[in-house]
Amino acid sequence: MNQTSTSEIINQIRGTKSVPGVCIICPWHCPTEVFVRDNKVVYVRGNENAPNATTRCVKGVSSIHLSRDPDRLLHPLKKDKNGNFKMITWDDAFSIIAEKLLDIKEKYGPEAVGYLWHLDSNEMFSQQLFTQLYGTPNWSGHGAACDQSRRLAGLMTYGHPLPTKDYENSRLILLWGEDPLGPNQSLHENRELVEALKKGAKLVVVDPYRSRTAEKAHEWLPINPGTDGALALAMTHRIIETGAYDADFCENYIYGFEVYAEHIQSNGYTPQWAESITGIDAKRIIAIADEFARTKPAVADGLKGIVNYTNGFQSLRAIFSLNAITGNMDGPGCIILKEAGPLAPPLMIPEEDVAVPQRPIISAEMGYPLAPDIPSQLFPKAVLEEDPYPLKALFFHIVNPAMADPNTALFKKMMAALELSVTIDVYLSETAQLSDIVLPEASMFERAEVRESLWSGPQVIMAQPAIPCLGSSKPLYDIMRGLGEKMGYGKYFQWESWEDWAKVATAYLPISFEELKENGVWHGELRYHKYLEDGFMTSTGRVEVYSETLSEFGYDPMPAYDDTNRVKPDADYPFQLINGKSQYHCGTHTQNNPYLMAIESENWAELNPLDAQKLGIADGDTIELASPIDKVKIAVRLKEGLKPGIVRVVHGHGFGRTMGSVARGKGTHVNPIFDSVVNDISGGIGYNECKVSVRKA
Ligand SMILES: Nc1nc2c(c(=O)[nH]1)N[C@H]1C(S)=C(S)[C@@H](COP(=O)(O)OP(=O)(O)OC[C@H]3O[C@@H](n4cnc5c(=O)[nH]c(N)nc54)[C@H](O)[C@@H]3O)O[C@H]1N2
Ligand SMILES: Nc1nc2c(c(=O)[nH]1)N[C@H]1C(S)=C(S)[C@@H](COP(=O)(O)OP(=O)(O)OC[C@H]3O[C@@H](n4cnc5c(=O)[nH]c(N)nc54)[C@H](O)[C@@H]3O)O[C@H]1N2
Ligand code: SF4
Ligand SMILES: [Mo]
Repeated sequence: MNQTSTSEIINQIRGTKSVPGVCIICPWHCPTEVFVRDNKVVYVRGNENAPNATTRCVKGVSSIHLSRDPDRLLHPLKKDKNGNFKMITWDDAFSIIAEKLLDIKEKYGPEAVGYLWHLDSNEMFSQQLFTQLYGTPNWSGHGAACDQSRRLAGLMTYGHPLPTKDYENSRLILLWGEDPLGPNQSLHENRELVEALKKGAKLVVVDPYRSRTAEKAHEWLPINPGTDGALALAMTHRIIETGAYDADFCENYIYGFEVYAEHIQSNGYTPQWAESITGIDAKRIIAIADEFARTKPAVADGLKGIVNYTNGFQSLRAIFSLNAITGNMDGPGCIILKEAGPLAPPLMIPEEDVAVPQRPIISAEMGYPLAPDIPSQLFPKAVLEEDPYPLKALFFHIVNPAMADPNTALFKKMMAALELSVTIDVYLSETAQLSDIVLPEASMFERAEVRESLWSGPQVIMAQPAIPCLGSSKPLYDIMRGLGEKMGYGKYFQWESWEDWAKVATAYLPISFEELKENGVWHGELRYHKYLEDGFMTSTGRVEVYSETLSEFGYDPMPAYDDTNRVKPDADYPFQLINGKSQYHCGTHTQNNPYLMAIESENWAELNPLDAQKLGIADGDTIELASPIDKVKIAVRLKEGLKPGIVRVVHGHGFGRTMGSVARGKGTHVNPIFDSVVNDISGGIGYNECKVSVRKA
């Protein structure tokens, strides 16, 4: 049976038509096929033409509820003087916002407006409107809450912000603080990981918690929280000391190898040194270092379990450097420096019309010149103290920092002080509830999207509207057009239908528009060892274990062990609070989904049974977690595979959701107890640096 025929058979059986789509429930953005009957979404699965093939995860398949959720936001809303939302027309909404934006620009300059977003490729329209036309430099993704330290480590080490992994061809996979066989399931990567395991690859997981991935691993290294940098450096010490590194790669493709080797030796980063810091036996560190150096190809990578610490940036630099010194770079079975598809901006704005920002991006003036995204934790300082300059208006699109960011009290205070706050969402989210104006966006089933994916090779997805927009909701491109027109930029937003701008965006792809529309996805060749021709995109053209850029900005140019994590448990707050993700939810936007809530209706905290016994706590009890800034009550689960002295929470549930009848009142909003600690270099949020006391509630 060929690929198209399975679709056709499903269509015939179910009387549906299938429309290529994309799933944005989690950041993996799987290309999908959306099956529609009578303008209703009846089924979603992975796109047959993509590497994830027809698979989908539980969140993806349940996502059809979004297309028919009676709690969806359907009309623009504006808060009145008494703080109650009233429906307004789109025309009024655009006029009010545009007028305020022009007023702010005149009084304070365009940089007084910030725009925060996550996940949506249509953000190209807001980028062009806000940065190129209106002229603010403060348009940013929400990366600081997510993978910011990894992105900067990728840039500073490999010259690439988003290294991926070629699991399938790997023989040794070393994962630090990431859980792909648990919550973080990318459909294509998971398939490849499972294939690698079937072919006999060895999987080693470093995590203070026996995660689902750790359960499936050949080896689990239960490490002390925040100490992964010490483990990576000690492995490096062993590999250099025994001469097991790839001398040819180090000599020809690494910048600063000699000085790095000297730095590792002179700082005494030995396995014995790391043993007391990491809690991992020196013999085990030696064994894993030897195995990593000898097994080819191998891959080492880390995610939230590393970047959630303020030393995470340098820890990841040390992990990334391990791949390089063993020659495991951009080849089959290695870290891959992904190539992007040749997408163009959808709006054609002549160079002479492009605004020149008057001031640098706010993060640069706040002392984070290398931060890939603005650390959203810095916004309150700018709004409340006008430091380094006033910030008067904030836009939020597909983000919910009232839930997702630490220190909820500070966030609320900031919202109250803004002259204008606008949230564009599909629900009346907790951030929307704190905003002046709320704009309803059409969901991923109702709009077009042209985007790059996270597959290791170049891949462009063209998602298309499968059903009409619910209520009067609009896709972001139409929202930006409406706003742009009122701000006097109407001439750049000329299209009859989404196909017109999509043709502009995809003009450089090597297939025709019609073919792309039919398939919903295009992928190019996954090229290996691109550095042989192109070098690395760093300032020296090599992998930089010694970074001249970091040095120039006054940071440590080489990965060093940084034991200055700000928050450590003490007598008053004896537990370290760390985070994991929910298998059945993503962030804060799946909690109104009845299918997912039927599986997992609330979040929880986990505790080692030995700790629980001492505190008189039993499985299923409600406990109180108190940090220096706030306290919350949450259900507890006992878990033997969690190092004593640690509490691990799953974030996502439990705040307002006035329009979310399924979500309302379920679970615990945990972020009030996390304070705003950020990495000094990347500006990434250190969610795992929190100390708490625990008692039975
Ligand atoms: N189902 C589901 N999937 C998701 C998401 C979701 O919410 N739900 N979120 C998506 C997003 S936004 C992201 S960024 C990714 C995140 O993907 P992952 O990073 O894979 O997600 P986590 O489950 O947070 O895994 C982090 C792991 O780090 C461990 N950890 C904590 N402290 C340390 C430490 O000091 N050292 C080490 N080595 N490990 C530590 C935790 O115990 C946890 O198991 O997942 C994405 N996929
Ligand atoms: N304590 C703790 N906090 C964390 C984490 C953690 O592990 N622990 N994880 C962090 C991580 S990795 C991340 S990435 C962030 C995520 O945090 P955010 O980037 O803020 O994402 P979400 O919290 O999922 O909120 C997404 C919002 O988008 C809305 N939405 C969904 N689909 C659409 C759409 O199509 N259009 C529009 N306009 N809106 C839509 C949802 O209703 C929701 O309000 O959270 C971070 N916060
Ligand atoms: S892995 Fe993420 S993007 Fe893919 S189907 Fe599941 S929720 Fe959607
Ligand atoms: Mo994330």
